[in-house]
Amino acid sequence: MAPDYERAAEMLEGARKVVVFTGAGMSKDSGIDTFRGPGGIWERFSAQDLATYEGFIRDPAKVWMWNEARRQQVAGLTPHAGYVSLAEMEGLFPQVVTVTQNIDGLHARSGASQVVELHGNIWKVRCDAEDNEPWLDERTELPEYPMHCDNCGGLLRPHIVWFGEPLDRKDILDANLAVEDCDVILVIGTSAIVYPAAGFPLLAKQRGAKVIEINIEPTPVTEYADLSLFGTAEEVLPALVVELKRRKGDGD
Ligand code: BJW
Repeated sequence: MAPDYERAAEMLEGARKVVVFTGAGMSKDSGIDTFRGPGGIWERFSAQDLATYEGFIRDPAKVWMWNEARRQQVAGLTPHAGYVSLAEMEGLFPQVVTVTQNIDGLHARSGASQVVELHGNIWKVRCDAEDNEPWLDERTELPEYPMHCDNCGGLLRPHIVWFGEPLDRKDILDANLAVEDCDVILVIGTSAIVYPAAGFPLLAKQRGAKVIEINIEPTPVTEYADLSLFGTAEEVLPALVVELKRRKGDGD
């Protein structure tokens, strides 16, 4: 069935606060693989080795090399039309907050103004020995594997939340604040199985928000979503924004 853009636009009409909740499928059309499903990252790489603290301690050089390759990939790509459409939505609603599980930084790069990165950011690093704040390091050619702290000589780690690690408390708080009084949440390109992140769309629903899902296939969110638009983020989001603008009377 073709995505029902009119119904989606109707649900969004008059919304004062919209939350955009995204996962790896959002970046798929820019060329970044998802984690799960055919061709997914976990088919080719070991989550135990690359996405746990134990794996990092076993072989920190391997983890840094993998992340350097991902940095190079992300640096070389362009956010697709769906990203641009999300940024455009900021002009259509009083408040748009993006809550993402993605670490690639593409939302901010495409102009999103308020972004909560629940699983960290590949362009940030922090010292594993000192309990300090992460900092930006946008190098795509790393000086050594593994990376070490200039201050204490300890291991540096990517500022990414691995399995079994707690999410940053401030990010959880910001995500809670975003969803608790939003009118609509757009749930885009996530399998919605990794917790606690996957709990946010349901929390929004319980607080009275309309849930619109955008995905190429059904997920656990589909069961409680008010509307599912099946298609790629790159196709669906621009079409949705065209419909929103048409209803506002400022379509191109
Ligand atoms: C498209 C598309 C297109 C494709 N357009 N759509 C039971 C209950 C609660 C928790 C647990 C539990 N059992 C185990 C846990 C713990 C675990 C967890 O949830 N595991 C599940 C797998 C079961 N959670 C954790 O460990 C979290 N921490 C935690 O719980 O801490 C507790 C704690 C508290 C106090 C002290 C100590 C501990 C942390 C989770 C961190 C997740 N990190 C990762 C890896 C990062 C590594 C790296 O990148 O280097 O983050 S896992 C991976 O999954 C990544 C993602 O952010 C995350 C979510 O995946 P996402 O984004 O949904 O992607 P996919 O691939 O799954 O789905 C893609 C979707 O896109 C699909 O639906 C496609 O159909 C769709 N799609 N193309 C639109 N073009």
